[in-house]
Amino acid sequence: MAVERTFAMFKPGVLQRRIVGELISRMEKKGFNIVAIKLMRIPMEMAKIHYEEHREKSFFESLTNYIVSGPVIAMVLQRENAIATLRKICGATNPENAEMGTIRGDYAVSTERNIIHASDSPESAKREIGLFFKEEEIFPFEDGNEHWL
Ligand code: FUP
Repeated sequence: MAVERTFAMFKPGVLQRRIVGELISRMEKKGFNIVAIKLMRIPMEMAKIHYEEHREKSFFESLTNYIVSGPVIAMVLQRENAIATLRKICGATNPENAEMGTIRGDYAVSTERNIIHASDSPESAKREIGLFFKEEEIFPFEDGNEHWL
């Protein structure tokens, strides 16, 4: 299976809940390598581009208002089959439907505040990584541990 990069983002409020370490730990234990990471506040224009597929939806305004309301942690994560694997770790969009053991199943209560964003396709991953990171902010990962995973 091919090594892929995906985009992940801890949404506003995750910092305040003090669960950043736990969430990153889940990803690292599942073999994801962090190749880029930053704490940032998303400008409204960028939020609208990020969620442009939802522009016509009734929840678009509250979604974009929420996502700019506090700092987020944006990441590029790398491993084999990264996009589908991260989606599996995150669980269903609506935390009520997310399996226990997934991030949303274990930590989230409502769809609007579902903790984490993860790219849903190779096209989205490429677009979202390009939106949030410059090429020079992404670092190659040298993995001495690869043999043991
Ligand atoms: P996901 O790919 O799992 O993040 O889900 P979507 O792209 O369908 O939705 C993006 C975000 O919009 C969700 F994370 C939360 C928000 N949303 C709502 O607020 N209400 C809805 O009915 C659906 C999604």
